[in-house]
Amino acid sequence: MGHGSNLTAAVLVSALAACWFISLLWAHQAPLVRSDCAKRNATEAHGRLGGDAAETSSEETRRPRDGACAMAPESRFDCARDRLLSQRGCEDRGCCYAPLPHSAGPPWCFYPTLYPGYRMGPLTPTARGQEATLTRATPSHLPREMSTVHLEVTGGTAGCLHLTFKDPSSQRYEVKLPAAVPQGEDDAQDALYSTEYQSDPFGFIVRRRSNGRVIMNTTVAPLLFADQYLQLSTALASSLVSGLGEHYTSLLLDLNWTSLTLWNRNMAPHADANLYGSHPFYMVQEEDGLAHGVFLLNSNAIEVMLQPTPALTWVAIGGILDLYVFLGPDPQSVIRQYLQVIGYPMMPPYWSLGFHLCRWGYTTTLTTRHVAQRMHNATFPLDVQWNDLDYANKDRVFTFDPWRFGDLPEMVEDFHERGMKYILILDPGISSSSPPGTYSPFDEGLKRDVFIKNATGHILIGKVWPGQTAFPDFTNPETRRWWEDCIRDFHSKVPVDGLWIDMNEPASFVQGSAEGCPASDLENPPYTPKVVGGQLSSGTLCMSAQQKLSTHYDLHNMYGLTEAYATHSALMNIRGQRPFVLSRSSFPGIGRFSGVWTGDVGSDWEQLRYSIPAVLQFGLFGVPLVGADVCGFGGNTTEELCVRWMQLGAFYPFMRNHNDKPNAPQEPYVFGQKAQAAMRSALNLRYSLLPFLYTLFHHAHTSAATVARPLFMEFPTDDNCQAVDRQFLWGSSLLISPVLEQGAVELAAYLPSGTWYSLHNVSQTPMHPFYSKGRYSLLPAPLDTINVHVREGHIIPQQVGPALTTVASRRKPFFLTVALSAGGWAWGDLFWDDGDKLHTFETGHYCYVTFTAGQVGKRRVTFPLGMNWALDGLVLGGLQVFGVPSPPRYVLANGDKVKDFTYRSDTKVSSVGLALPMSEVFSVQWAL
Ligand code: MIG
Repeated sequence: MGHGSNLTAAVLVSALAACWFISLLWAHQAPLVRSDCAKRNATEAHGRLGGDAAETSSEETRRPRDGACAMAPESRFDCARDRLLSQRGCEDRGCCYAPLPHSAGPPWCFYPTLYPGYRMGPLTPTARGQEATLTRATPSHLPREMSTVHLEVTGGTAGCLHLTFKDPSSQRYEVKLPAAVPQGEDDAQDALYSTEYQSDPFGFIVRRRSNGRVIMNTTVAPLLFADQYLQLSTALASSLVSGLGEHYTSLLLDLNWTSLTLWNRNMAPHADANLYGSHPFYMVQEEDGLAHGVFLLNSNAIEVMLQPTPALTWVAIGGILDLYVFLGPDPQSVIRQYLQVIGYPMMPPYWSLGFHLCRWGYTTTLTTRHVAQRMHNATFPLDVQWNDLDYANKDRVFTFDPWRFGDLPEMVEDFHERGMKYILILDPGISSSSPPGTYSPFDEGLKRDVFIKNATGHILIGKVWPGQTAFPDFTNPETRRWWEDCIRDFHSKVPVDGLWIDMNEPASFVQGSAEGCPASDLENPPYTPKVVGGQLSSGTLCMSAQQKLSTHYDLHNMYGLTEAYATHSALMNIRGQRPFVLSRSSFPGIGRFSGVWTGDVGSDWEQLRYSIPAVLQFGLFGVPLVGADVCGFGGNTTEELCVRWMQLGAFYPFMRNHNDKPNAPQEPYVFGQKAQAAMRSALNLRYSLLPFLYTLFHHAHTSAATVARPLFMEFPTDDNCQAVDRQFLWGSSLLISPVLEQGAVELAAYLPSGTWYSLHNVSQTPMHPFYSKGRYSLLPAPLDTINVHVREGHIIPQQVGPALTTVASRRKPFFLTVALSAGGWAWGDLFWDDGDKLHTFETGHYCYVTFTAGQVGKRRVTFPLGMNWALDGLVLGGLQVFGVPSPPRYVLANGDKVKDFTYRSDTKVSSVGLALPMSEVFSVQWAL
């Protein structure tokens, strides 16, 4: 049977009164039908709140009505965000002024209820949904305010509502994401939401239909829409809010009068700072296990204010308000609905799930070769060796230093021969000061007009590692072609397997440009969100810089996304294989093209701990391929920290040990034997689990499932899971509980209800399964141990045996860990393909296997025959079954008696040694 065919299910029957079996099935998944959030007509009833409010004269407008200021302090919405106002100034805005003992916390100057604002005209049907015109009679304090705003409402799908607020008279910048996932129609279902409008002042309410819960209520504060100030506040359905990256936060955001700025910035992770990426998306857990999400598609600088009401205020300083509401109703559905808008993540090459080693300061090929050799000698798996800027000739990208890296091409070939891959760094800044004729990326770029211009139309010159640099404008198609040509040319000499795109916020060492920036409202907007450095152009380009699609002011947050897109397609065209790109800067949709790392994390315990929520949040943002620099980038690591980080890092979806130039080395082999053994065991555990991890990526790619998953997504009705971010899951079945504290040799881990079997990677005392009612348990965690538990009812496909690369690990015997449920059943699956080819799922060049285990009664055995080219030559070497109540009397594999099986009555684990071809349906059964 060829790889394009379908298989029916295998059912196993046996004559034994009570036996257990595992059968292997394989079948091709049908491509999912997805629906466009923007396509479906809104069909739900649109109500109206309050009807038309009384006419108000301008003077009345300025004075809050009686009682309109009497709200509780936590329900106040700031009326003076832009500046500190005196009572007089506040009242001039028609706002309430009521000082409190502290200046932090609730605002003193705040909007009265029914603060005059836009008034909504009639809601009329359109081809796609409904529309209305909002007009305001009384101007607010904002300069260049829109007196008219056009509202369009489209119900995308049953679970997704889409509202856009635009200025009807002018052409404002709107983000257009590259065409997302293939679209289908979804009109059969009923909408999960209903909407209501307050017409004067304008506001809207979104409810969850099933229970009437208010998901959004924007009547709590006025809508503001000026050229450089767009504001929308909403009450929140609960205080359990996640998202709004990229920041150094826990999984649940702090709602105690905090603000988060979304403005991509080269900045080592620390609290209260805007970091490398911007993701204007949040998810709210609704306390009864339901969830919803909200996405503001806007690439301008955004500040989000959170307050304990609970409520949230968006302020964007440009663009339009393009708002999506995802109704779930469960957390995983929220993410799928979000990713239907921004795109499902790419399928990474198999090798990229192996271990990566990097540092700044591998100054020669000799050193780099030596590092890889020492890893090999010490039997540490290593799939990918990296080089940082060291390779480049005078720090110029697309060149390599002829003295220190003269044999770079040969080194890469040598790595390839050993089954390894090679990646190097690529900064976007193109040196502009090399003598003409000596550096073709710049000369060619100049000719082809690919660089970002300044306000007067000359090439904007900033400063990065090579000195003066120009910045490619990746919104220009010609730039993408030029970029591909540069990569192709370089690749013909140095056959890199992937590219690491750094400094793409973009970062510059001078503010704005070498010549500064012209004074303008773009450089100094009426309101600047709280950004590191105080000004938008701090550490980056002038806001007035010109790109093909718009000003840098509008496009800044998308620089990394556009570079990732260009780099991804270049690699795809040049190598003809699955691209690997790792980006520092990010924006919604980047997961389709690239993985992300969390930047310059420090080598300390707190950064270790916060790397978990960082990784989990990127999962929510559609970037499953993510990790922090293992052992920390900034500062010297310690042996203990590095061991713990290698253990946790073994469960980052992307695992790379990377270090800053001045620091003490932190490659696994530099540490003592005990530490090395612990790191080796963590790496071997990861490698053994790669078939499982790869399968999770397949589900991310095809159905937007998360890979590294917060507990609340899997156990949404368990309140104890709401805030857990010191532990996480791989998919739905593997619970990772790392040590995050110095000196700790045990940890309190939360085990949700059910039976959890320890997947212990140490051969010491056997770990008994936990029969948890949902409780914290103290788990032993000596230095050589990371706690990993398999959830009952799941089968984990593994490949075992020492392997130093994925080329080797992919040939090892498969091994199934079967964690039986209390009822004696379990399920698992495996996605397998060549690991490197493009679009294997889309073209059917893969194999999908499901494993089931269960108790069978008296029936006959029938097998569908199956061969599977992708699994040819691979064997199932054995399985371990957790939760076998008593020793099996005998075990049969495909009907033949198996000699090689053991049973431990203390742990109730049965192990079976096998040698069955993976490419055929098999069954294993045993009698108790
Ligand atoms: O200004 O290329 O985050 O991983 O080693 C520093 C040198 C530039 C920042 C990256 C880091 C990388 C470093 N880069």
